[in-house]
Amino acid sequence: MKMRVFVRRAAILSSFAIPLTFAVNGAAPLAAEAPAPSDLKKHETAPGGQYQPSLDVLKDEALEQPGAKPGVPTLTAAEFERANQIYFERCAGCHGVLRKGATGKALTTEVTRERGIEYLRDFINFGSPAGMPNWGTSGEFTSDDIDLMARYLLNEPAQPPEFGMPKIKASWKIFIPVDKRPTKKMNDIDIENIFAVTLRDSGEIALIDGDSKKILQIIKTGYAVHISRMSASGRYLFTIGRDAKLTLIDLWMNPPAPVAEVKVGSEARSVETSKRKGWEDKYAIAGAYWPPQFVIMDGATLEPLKVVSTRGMIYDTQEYHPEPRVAAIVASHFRPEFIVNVKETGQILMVDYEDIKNLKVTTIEAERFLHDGGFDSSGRYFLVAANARNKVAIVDTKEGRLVDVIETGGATPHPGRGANIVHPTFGPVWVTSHLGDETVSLIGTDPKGHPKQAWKVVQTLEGQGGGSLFVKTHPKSKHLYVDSPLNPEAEIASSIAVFKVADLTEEEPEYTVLPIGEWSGITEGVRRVVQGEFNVAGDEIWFSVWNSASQESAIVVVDDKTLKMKHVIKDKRLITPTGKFNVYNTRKDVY
Ligand code: DHE
Repeated sequence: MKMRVFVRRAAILSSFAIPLTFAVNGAAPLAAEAPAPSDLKKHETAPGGQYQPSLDVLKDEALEQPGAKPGVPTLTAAEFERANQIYFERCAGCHGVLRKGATGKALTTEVTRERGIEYLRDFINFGSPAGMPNWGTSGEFTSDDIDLMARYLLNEPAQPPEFGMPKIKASWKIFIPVDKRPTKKMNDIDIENIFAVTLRDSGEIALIDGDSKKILQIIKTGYAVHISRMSASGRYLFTIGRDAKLTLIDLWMNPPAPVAEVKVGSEARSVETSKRKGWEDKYAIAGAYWPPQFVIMDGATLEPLKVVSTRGMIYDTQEYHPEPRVAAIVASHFRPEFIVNVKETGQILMVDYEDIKNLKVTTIEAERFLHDGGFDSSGRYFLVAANARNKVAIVDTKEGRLVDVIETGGATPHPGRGANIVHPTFGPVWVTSHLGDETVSLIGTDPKGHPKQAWKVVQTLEGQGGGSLFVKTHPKSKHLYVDSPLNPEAEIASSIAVFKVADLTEEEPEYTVLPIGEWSGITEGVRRVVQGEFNVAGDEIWFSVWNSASQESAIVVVDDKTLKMKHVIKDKRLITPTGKFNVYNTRKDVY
């Protein structure tokens, strides 16, 4: 084991095949000035490329094929289906479902027909210096695929169906009505210390007892299940799948079981529940990628109450965006509000749930490409990454206003919910790592006690390398944990860097490397180690060892004091474990 070594590495997130849906795609494919063919041929997919979603579920939608147009190559039904699949899996994350542009440029037919088929083929084949991946020369697409996609782009885009209230209502199911549910906890599980574990590729979650480390239950949820969040009381667990299916699980039942479900769209990533005092457990909210909308529901039944579109103007250019996806949602502790982050328009919506009929929404201009974020240690300030802009936006959830938008000092910040440590010099800071390089940025969050440092990057650390997704700590811990599951080097992807908070006064703080993948005892696969999550006591941290669905995966539990392996959870039912959500820490926003 390598202990307390300081490793200095260059940014090394480059093109690599990763399991599942992390498309490390490029942006800006059709620049106004077309690069010379010689430039295109020189291109290799750039390191630190953009991090963009693949629209897993839309690829399976039966879409109506736009009519033929004279002079435009037609596609057979089978070709159209295949092209849709490729487009939604590989291209839509950057160029948008409707091809109107997101982090990538627009691919509407005015643009593509003017460029012509040869140009499109070259672009797809060689990529561009601006960041478009070289799908052909990298071996990802065959020459037939390239030809197909060039012809597809000359045709009008296929529009996936809308998903308004009638469809949402039709999908709503109550398995156990409220009056048939227990009035007190019926099991003897310490529910505060349950971990809800995403089993991504099996479309299930595992409920694991934090004390015994035994799997209590496996519960079927949405397709490619994504995250879980807790109701304020700690009774209800909400799990959202990429297919936008939201499952409500009652942890008081014996055994805990789903009591309701609803689909809030066709593609989704986020869910949250009301947390303001007096409003605990009252409402749930889920945000969709397609259609671009959020849905407010009854917290105990998931009855859909209101659906709100996020289509609208980009915050700065004030141009219309037809598909701004809903990214992270958090619930304010200070006001009866949800904080909804709209990716492509860069607007943060403070949605006041006091009066759903007369819904008041405060729209905050922040930055484009909002993705994930969390609260500072006081729970008052919310920090969210505008990832493709290398920035973090800070919102004061007490006063309902933007505090600032700052550069993080690294490429593509990806905090998860971030980590709050008390820095020996700068006081309370919130931490994010980066997808595009090894930078770990510490941002001051204490405007009263440390006004000079507030909302500034007070220190940057060098972690193991790019490909980091999540950082984690706990108020009782003296450590900061940084993962790097998408790093192309297997050794880095399968290990964790741990900084000692007390050492942050040093000029170049060292970190300890925990070889979690090796500790798991698994010998196959890349063993991507992802997302640390503390137990309720704050004395151990759990990491997923995430292999592909046909390989063995595990969860490794580390003793926070000694940084030694404490336990390995292995079970053939643990298929692609990724996110883990400890009930207490999730409901109280402890991270
Ligand atoms: Fe996530 C959070 C979107 C891929 C694991 N992910 C989030 C959030 C968003 C998001 C918007 C914030 C939700 C919130 O707080 O309300 N994730 C996306 C994508 O668009 C993306 C890039 C690609 C996709 O097509 O889905 C994507 N995410 C992944 C993964 O591949 C991960 C690593 C494994 C998996 O299970 O899918 C993954 N995302 C997570 C996790 C969180 C998350 C574990 C919650 C972290 C936390 O601590 O709160």
